[in-house]
Amino acid sequence: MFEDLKKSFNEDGFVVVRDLFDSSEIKFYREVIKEAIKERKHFDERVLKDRSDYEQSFTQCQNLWEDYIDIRKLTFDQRVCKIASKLLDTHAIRLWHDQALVKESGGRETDPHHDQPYWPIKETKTITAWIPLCDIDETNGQLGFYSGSHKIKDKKFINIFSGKVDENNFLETANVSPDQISYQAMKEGDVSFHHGLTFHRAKSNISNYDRIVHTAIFFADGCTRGDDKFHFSVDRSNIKVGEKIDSDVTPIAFPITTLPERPKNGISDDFIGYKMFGLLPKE
Ligand SMILES: O=C(O)CCC(=O)C(=O)O
Repeated sequence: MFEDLKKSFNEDGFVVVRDLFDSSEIKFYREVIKEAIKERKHFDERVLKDRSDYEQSFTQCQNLWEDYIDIRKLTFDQRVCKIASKLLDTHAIRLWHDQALVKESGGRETDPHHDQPYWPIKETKTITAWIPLCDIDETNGQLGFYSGSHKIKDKKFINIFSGKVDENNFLETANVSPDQISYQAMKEGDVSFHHGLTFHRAKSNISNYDRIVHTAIFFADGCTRGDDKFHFSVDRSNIKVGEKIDSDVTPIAFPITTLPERPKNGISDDFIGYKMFGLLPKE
């Protein structure tokens, strides 16, 4: 099984694994995530149209595993983590962070981008597991990947934080063609995995329901900090450029026999805005 998956992943930069969870598990995790988001987003009273372009693509809550033991079970689910580790062709992986990405009914598309430039990780052994907690089709925020785009050299950073991405500019900058995109219909229980260098995007949600997705980002154990761009996953534990990324904020995710403990380092009150808006844990 792993050899076929690895072949597709190496070729395309993504793979969808079917029926990894059964529907009772998905139903359980959907409710847990919904409750967690409600709690985290308690102070954020903005309606969709008052949010930034970036935030109109999805509501984002990171490091949920720290606050909620049931979400920790999902983030560190060994079926998912084992596949991620095999796809990266490494003996052990660490969690970079997890996050719920809820594209609300009416939410706009997720602009095209690749993930690696957002992270100060030198090596490119990174992967995201995208775990939908509802069926996904072309009406509710379907994810699409530019097949093979992880192999393109010298990719430029496409910053989706700073507003809508111009389509023509993206195609030129990314050096991809529109017909390279492969949108994935997914059922509850399916999980997609994409490489940190693969360009991807998601359609808007024109359905009447929120698209609830949990994701977990992993990297090969042994990766080092590549630059001094700020990131909670390394700065909370004071990891310097060149050092191995190894702390309780980014614990081993596979192989493990027990769930990791909550990190000892909290998030300082300098980041009160992030905490208030529910992006990060409060403690
Ligand atoms: O869920 C989405 O809309 C986008 C997901 C994404 O960009 C990611 O998981 O890297």
